[in-house]
Amino acid sequence: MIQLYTWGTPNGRKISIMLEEVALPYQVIPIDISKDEQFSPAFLAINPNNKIPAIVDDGQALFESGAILLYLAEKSGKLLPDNATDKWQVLQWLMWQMAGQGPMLGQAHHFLHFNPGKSEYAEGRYFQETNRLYGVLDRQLEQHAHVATDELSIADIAIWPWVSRYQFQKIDLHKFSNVLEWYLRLAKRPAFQAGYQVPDASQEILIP
Ligand SMILES: N[C@@H](CCC(=O)N[C@@H](CS)C(=O)NCC(=O)O)C(=O)O
Repeated sequence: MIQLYTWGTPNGRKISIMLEEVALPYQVIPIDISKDEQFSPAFLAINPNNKIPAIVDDGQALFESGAILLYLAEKSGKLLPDNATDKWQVLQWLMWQMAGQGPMLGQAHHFLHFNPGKSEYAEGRYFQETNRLYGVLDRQLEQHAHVATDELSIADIAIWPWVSRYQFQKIDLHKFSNVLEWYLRLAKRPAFQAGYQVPDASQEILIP
């Protein structure tokens, strides 16, 4: 069975939502990053980059949420299209999430939510970039039912948990109507609801 090392954060939830969507059995091993458990020697043996999420499947350890999503898509044969055109759309938006949306919104969380007042420049910079990224996503979702194509894919699963922290980012989702509609639609999926409650049910999906 797959072992999932995780905590209740956007990157962690990508993997629990994915595992729920593709219905692969998994065991949850909580790594409490507020207690620095990600630095324990046992966890470093699995992820030398000391961050959640990570998985171990059949003795093979894997870290980086994008790589794990690709691994699980390949293993399950789900949520990554076979045809080249759609597959590359999905990979393009997955890379957009991993290289842009996740890191930039992470900085917005750091400066706007956890450390307000420490740097006016950083707050302005990351709020502006966060708004820009929401605009990009909104325009894309004007054309498709899901982010990369009309079908649900690992791109949606990578992006959605970060949108679910819109309050940390001081984002009014009502200003991005296509993102809001997509966010609420996916929030109703049983797999998203179950995956959100991993490793525990201490946080609910916010509804604006
Ligand atoms: N690029 C990594 C980022 C992982 C990441 O930033 N994880 C955060 C939680 S969302 C973490 O473990 N932080 C603990 C730390 O930085 O010490 C991925 O996508 O897996």
